[in-house]
Parts: sequence; C-alpha cells; structure tokens
Amino acid sequence: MTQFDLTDEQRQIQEMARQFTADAITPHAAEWDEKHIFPRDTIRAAAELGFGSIYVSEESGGIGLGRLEAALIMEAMAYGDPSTSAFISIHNMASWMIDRFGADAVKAKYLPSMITMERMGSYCLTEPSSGSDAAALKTKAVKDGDDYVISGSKAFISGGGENEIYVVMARTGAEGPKGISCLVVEKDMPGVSFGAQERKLGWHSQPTAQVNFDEVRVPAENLVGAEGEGFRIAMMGLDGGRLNIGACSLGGAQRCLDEAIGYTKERKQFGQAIADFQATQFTLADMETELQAARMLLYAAAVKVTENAPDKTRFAAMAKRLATDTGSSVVDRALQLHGGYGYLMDYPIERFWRDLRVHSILEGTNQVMRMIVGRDMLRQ
Ligand code: FAD
Ligand code: 2MC
Repeated sequence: MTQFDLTDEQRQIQEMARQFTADAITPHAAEWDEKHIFPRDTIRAAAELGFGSIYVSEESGGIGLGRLEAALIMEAMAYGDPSTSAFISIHNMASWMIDRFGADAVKAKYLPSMITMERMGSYCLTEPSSGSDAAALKTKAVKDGDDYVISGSKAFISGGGENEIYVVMARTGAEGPKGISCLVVEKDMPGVSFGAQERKLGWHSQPTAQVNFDEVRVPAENLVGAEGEGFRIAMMGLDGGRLNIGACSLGGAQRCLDEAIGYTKERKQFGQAIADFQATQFTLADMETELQAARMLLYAAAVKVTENAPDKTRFAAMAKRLATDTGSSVVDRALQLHGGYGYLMDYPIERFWRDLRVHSILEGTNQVMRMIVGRDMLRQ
C-alpha cells in the first residue's frame, strides 16, 4: 500500500465492518445506550467475523491483521456505536498481550475462547490511587509455590463484573515500572469480587466496575511474559489500544458530520436551508478538513505500530490525542448545527457527544499523550 491509499483487501475489510455495523449495530445503538444494554450477542457476532482477534496471530487462531486494518474496523463500528466498538478494542488489546507475550500454556488455556469471545477480556491497569501514574500501582502478586497470590483493587475496569478474563498488572517486585508483572485472572477464581457498576456520562452499552482481588490464587503459568515485564507489555498493548480509541472517535465524528450534512440541507430558517448559509458551509468544511487530517495521522501511526517503527509510541500518542480531541470537537459542532434538536435524544448526536468525551481521558489522558510526545522529542 502507499501511504495515502488503502489496498483492495483493506477496503474489503472496511466494507465488511461497515455492513456489519449497518445491519447489527446502528439500528440498536440508541436503545443499548438508553437502557444500558450490554449487547453480548452482537459482540459475539462480531467475533465470528474475526473482530475479537484482529491482531492475534493466525498461528494462534486469530485473523492476524495489522493495526491499520484494526483501526478501519473500529472506525467502521464506531459509526454505529463508539461504546461497543471500544469495548471490542479493549478485548483485542488483552488477547494480543496474551498471544504476543504469553507462553504456550497460557495461550492454549485462554486464546481459543477469547477469539470467539465466548470469554471476553478486560485490561486491568488503573487503580484508585494510580491513574496517569500507572507505574505506581499497588496491587501485589506474591509467589507462593506454583501460584501467585494477588491482592489489591483495580478501578474503572471496562467489562468489570461481566467479563470472564482479567489481564492484570500487579507488583511482583520493587517499586516503579520494573517491579510489575502481567497475570491472567479468571472471574470465578476465589477472592475475585466487583464493585457496583459505575454510573457514567456515556459508554452505556458496556459495563465499568472496580475489580477486587482478595488473596486470589493464580497458577504461575498464568504469568504473561517474564516477571518484571508487565509494565512494558501493558504499554505496548496501549500503543494499539490508543490507535483504536482514536479510530472510534473518527468513526463517531464521521457519523455526526454525515448527520449534520443531511440535517442542514433539510432544515429551513429565514426562508432557506441552513446549509445555504455560508457560515454553515464554512463550519462543515472545517469539520471535514480537521477530521481528514486526524484520520491521515492515525492511519500513518497505525502503519508504524504494525511495522514496529522506533517512533511508533510517539505517533500512537499523537494520533490518539489529535483524533479524540478533533472527534469531540466535530461532534460538538454537529450538535450546534442541529440547534435544539441536537440536544434531544430523538437524534443520535448527543449520544456520540457523550460517548466520545471519555476518549480524551481513558487509555491515557490527552495530557499524558502530550507528555509521551514531548518527552520523546526532548530525548532525541
Ligand atoms: P488522574 O491521573 O488523577 O488525572 C487527573 C487529571 O490530572 C487529568 O486531567 C490528567 O491529565 C492530569 N494529570 C495527571 N498527571 C499529569 C501530569 N503529569 N501532567 C499534566 N497533567 C496531569 N483503566 C484500565 O486500566 N482499564 C480499563 O478498562 C479502563 N476503562 C475505563 C473506562 C472508563 C469509562 C473510564 C472513565 C476510565 C477507564 N480506565 C480504565 C481508567 C482510565 O485509564 C483513567 O481514568 C485515566 O488513565 C486517568 O486516570 P485518573 O482517572 O486516575 O486521573
Ligand atoms: N512500549 C514499550 N515500552 C514502553 C512503552 C511503550 N509504549 N512506554 C514505556 N515503556 C517502557 C519504558 O521504555 C521504560 O523502560 P526502560 O526504563 O527499560 O526504558 C518503562 O516502560 C517505564 O517507562 P517510563 O519511564 O516512561 O514510565 P513513567 O512511569 O515515567 O511514565 C507513562 C509512563 C506516563 C507514559 C505511563 O504511566 C502511562 O501511559 N500512563 C497513562 C496510563 C494509561 O494510559 N492508562 C490507561 C488504562 S487502560 C484504559 O483506560 C482502558 C479503557 C482500557
């Protein structure tokens, strides 16, 4: 592929994801949001297309695609529902960490059922007292014979209470990033419990809860990577996760831009369609321009992550920051173009406005993204 175009295969993947979204996601997304429905069956149907294991290797049973293909899929599904698309992204991140860094035993135990999304995976890094400063986490995993015994709490866990698999970053050694390891914990293991479901501004189609570990005994074979490698594994997972979150913002914003074009052509004020006002056209033109620019950066960053380029982390952070800020700004302008109707639940815009807001916060706040980029620039 050239830097500026998609291959035929990438277009086919994009088309398949768009068709799935139009058939299975878009018609139901408003109801999932309003009634807080977690659409397990639809998510499993997405896994039948391979969307639960997009960059899990073919050797392990995944579809072994690159990060640009993943971004295209996430962007397409977010056109219907950013919340459900992002939920599937987090599962992909957890599955990839097991596939990329796990030994044969842990892969064989978990990947087959994660690929079909029979068992869904959560990513557990954040704690009540460590969010942005993730390397300060306190959850402990102490080696005891052939097991690790885990104690501590993880905050804000997507899928918390519902998902079957928890990929947990826990401290096995000294303070700081080098004392952290990555372990797979199952929902039903004794000592695992959950907080109440969080009540959120958006992302209503997926659960979020605190996950507690009270001396949870986990077989040592559930260690992913070596002891002390957990932080690096978690960060590498996030390089891809951040691209996908950015892609979810792009897809949601594209939907709202398309809605705004349709609405402004229909709605009449002062005797003419509001699309005929030059102010409206300039607003639409800026939305389109900014969205395309963010998309180009995100696609370029995705290729860098696929190719393991030395500057991939910086590019993923830049792309996440720009795509999520731009996405929210485009949706906000689409809402404004709808006037009072944009504020009503009768139109989809307010849902996208709420869903996209959190993309500037999670998977690393946009301040942390700037920190990653700025530090990397000064390091050179
Ligand atoms: P804090 O780190 O306390 O930050 C508060 C503010 O201070 C932010 O504006 C931040 O940018 C700013 N700040 C902090 N440090 C600096 C600095 N050095 N310089 C400048 N500004 C700074 N986590 C998981 O592990 N797994 C999940 O599945 C998951 N899902 C989530 C789902 C939802 C709906 C939400 C809301 C969060 C989720 N998170 C998850 C947690 C998310 O990653 C954190 O909320 C995020 O990383 C920020 O951490 P914090 O909330 O503790 O904020
Ligand atoms: N790839 C590989 N290695 C990486 C890496 C990456 N992307 N990022 C960091 N590392 C390595 C780094 O090279 C260093 O190792 P070494 O000393 O051997 O060179 C080690 O990890 C520690 O890195 P730092 O020194 O940069 O660590 P620091 O503690 O200063 O800050 C920071 C790291 C702020 C970037 C990290 O804590 C961070 O990303 N914070 C935000 C937390 C976050 O994103 N949470 C998201 C939770 S998930 C979520 O929200 C969901 C919805 C799923």
